[in-house]
Amino acid sequence: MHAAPGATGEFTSLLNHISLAIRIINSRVRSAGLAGLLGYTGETNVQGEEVQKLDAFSNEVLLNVLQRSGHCGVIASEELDEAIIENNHGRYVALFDPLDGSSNIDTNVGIGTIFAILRRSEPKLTPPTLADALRPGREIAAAGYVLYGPSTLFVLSTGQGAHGFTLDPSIGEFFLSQPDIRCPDRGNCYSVNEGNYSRWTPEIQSWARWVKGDGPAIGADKDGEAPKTPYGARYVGSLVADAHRTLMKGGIFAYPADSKSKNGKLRLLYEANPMAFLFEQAGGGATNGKDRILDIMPTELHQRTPLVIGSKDDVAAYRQFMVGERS
Ligand code: P6P
Repeated sequence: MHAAPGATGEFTSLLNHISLAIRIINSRVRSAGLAGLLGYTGETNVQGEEVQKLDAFSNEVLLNVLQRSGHCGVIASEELDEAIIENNHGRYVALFDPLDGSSNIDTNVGIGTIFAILRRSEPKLTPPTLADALRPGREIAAAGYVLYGPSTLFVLSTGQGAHGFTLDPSIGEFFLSQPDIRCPDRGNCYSVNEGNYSRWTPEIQSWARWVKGDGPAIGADKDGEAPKTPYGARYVGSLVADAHRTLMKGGIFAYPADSKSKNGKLRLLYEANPMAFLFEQAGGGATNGKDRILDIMPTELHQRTPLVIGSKDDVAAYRQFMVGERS
């Protein structure tokens, strides 16, 4: 805040409120197995998914903390059918998936919180509307995810690079542990649910064979470098866990469209856009297969998109298959 002359401190205050919500969620996630919070509430959310108790709790925490902050004119969550349009002149829009990967809770697999913050234009002159949220990801002011893994790691960008903060549970505070995260230009891992192979387009199937080193010989890469030996396969099935490994180690994560999920499974506003923003801030790439994720113009709050994120060379190679430059 001190680096931004004329700053009001509202942005910093909003991020501090998010940090508070995350620490409350973290404490409950860590004790969920003991506190009887595992298992289903029995309700289903707008995605048609069973809502687990931790989902509901995490959503409530983020909602309450953000509403009390007074900084948000619009608040939208994967767990809410409709966006909350506040009767205020809040400068910001908060979009979040409160607990992504929740189907993995019962098996103790890493889960996460994902969010994006947008600035409203003319907040003092105009009332908040849904249109404030339906903005392309390139307008994001801040984005982050929290991985509740062996440690609780908060990866955040406010447009000045991507930085990792690790929670010290003994004092309940985050400390900068990974400044200036850089996604390697190329990796050696691919991360995709190959159980969907039969539903993919021929182009995606060709890419999948190439990345595994089988299928027709492709020859050297356009820049003369032959594809590396087959990539290793890593797939957790929890976006934050798969994305974080890819961000740190390089390689590629893909959730393509298929014959069952015609627009892919992941949500544009509060999953794909924050991840795309963070990967680009770390020197990586993010596409839906053809277009830059951050340039997609949203039309609906919960719209889905194919998502391919990772090392810029690996994402570029994937795109070459999609646009017919490779086969
Ligand atoms: P699939 C978890 O349910 C999630 O929303 C993401 O966290 C994850 O990347 C994806 O779905 C996994 O989906 O179809 O491979 O199980």
